[in-house]
Amino acid sequence: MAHATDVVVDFNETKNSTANTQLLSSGPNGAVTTVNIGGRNAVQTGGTADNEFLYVALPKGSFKGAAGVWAVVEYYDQGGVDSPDTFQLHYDSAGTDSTASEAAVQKHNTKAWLTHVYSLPGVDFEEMGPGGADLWIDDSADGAEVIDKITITDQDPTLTHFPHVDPAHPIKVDGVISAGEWDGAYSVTLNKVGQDAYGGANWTGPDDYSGTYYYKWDESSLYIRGDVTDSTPRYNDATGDLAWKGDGVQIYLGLDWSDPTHSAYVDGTDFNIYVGLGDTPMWGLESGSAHTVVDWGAIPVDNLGIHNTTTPVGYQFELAIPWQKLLAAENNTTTKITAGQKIGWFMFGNASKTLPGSTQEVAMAPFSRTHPSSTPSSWSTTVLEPVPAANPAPTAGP
Ligand SMILES: [Ca+2]
Ligand SMILES: [Ca+2]
Ligand SMILES: [Ca+2]
Repeated sequence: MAHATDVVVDFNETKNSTANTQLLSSGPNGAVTTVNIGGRNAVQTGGTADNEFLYVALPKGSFKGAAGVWAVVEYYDQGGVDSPDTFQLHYDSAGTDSTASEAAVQKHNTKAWLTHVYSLPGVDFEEMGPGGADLWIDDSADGAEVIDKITITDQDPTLTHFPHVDPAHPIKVDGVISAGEWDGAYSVTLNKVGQDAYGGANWTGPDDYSGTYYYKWDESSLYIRGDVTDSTPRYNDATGDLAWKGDGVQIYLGLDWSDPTHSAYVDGTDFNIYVGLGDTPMWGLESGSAHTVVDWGAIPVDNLGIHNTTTPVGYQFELAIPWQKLLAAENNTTTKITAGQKIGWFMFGNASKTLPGSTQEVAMAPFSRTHPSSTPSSWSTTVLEPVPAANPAPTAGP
């Protein structure tokens, strides 16, 4: 893998900033102040229309020709109590003021330092933004932003690795976790308000909903295990074409990741899989540039094993999504799934406490990246790892 190129603007430890990066406090409506908050030195925008920007200039020509560029913004989550408080990122794209393809970040006043990752399609840092900026934060004139660090990189900061199924311990999709079956799987736990696309508007804590999800793959399928805590388990009475409206998961997959910055679904390879885990589990698919939605109906037993749990209250499942089922839905006969390739991946853990008429009241995601349903560039670059090396054969005893 090519070595990452990073450019850092660090307001906390300014000595860590990359040479020739610069805060442009003389840019239009961009007179930031310095503050120390939450244990860090930072800069703060004005929060009003006459002073809402933080401008940064980078080494000229940074990232020219890069296949993908991302920005990681570290911000203090303060504000948004009485009315929405948001910010957005802009950048120079060959003299055009481009807005990051993801939505404005909404704050939730958790008084914690958080990070948000933006994909920056079409970056051309030639200092042609306002005041000579390459990159600038817009506090939306709805409350100030406090920023302590911005990292720009040509490697996806949310790079993820899915291990191959171990041939010595194949996955049997039966809802029973057998020895070795899930060892070494990629896993992610969803249990924090900052992970909820609804900002915790309906979420009361990890006992209400939380989950750890495990991933492995092989040449036939993507395998997902969920260990889910849910005080109202398996509330989902939606049909497959609406199965995201209730307890379950949504899995986003981009099976051609040659351009990780593409911001609209590509025909044939971009998918949003709805998995409803109600009493009768249902699934459906949204795919292609037209976002065509199909109802796949009840999930076959070969593809799902699920049972309710009591300690904690919730449910546990194993799910297999066959690659060919996705590709066939798009009449795609050419895309291959092979070890070592990169795909795009994102997910939501969905939760409902309403039944009948289940709905999506909580939607937690592994990474702070917004609008995955419309914007593949917000999905995470994910490597399908090769088959694990076999354990050495035991040597014969004396
Ligand atoms: Ca703001
Ligand atoms: Ca199993
Ligand atoms: Ca529920």
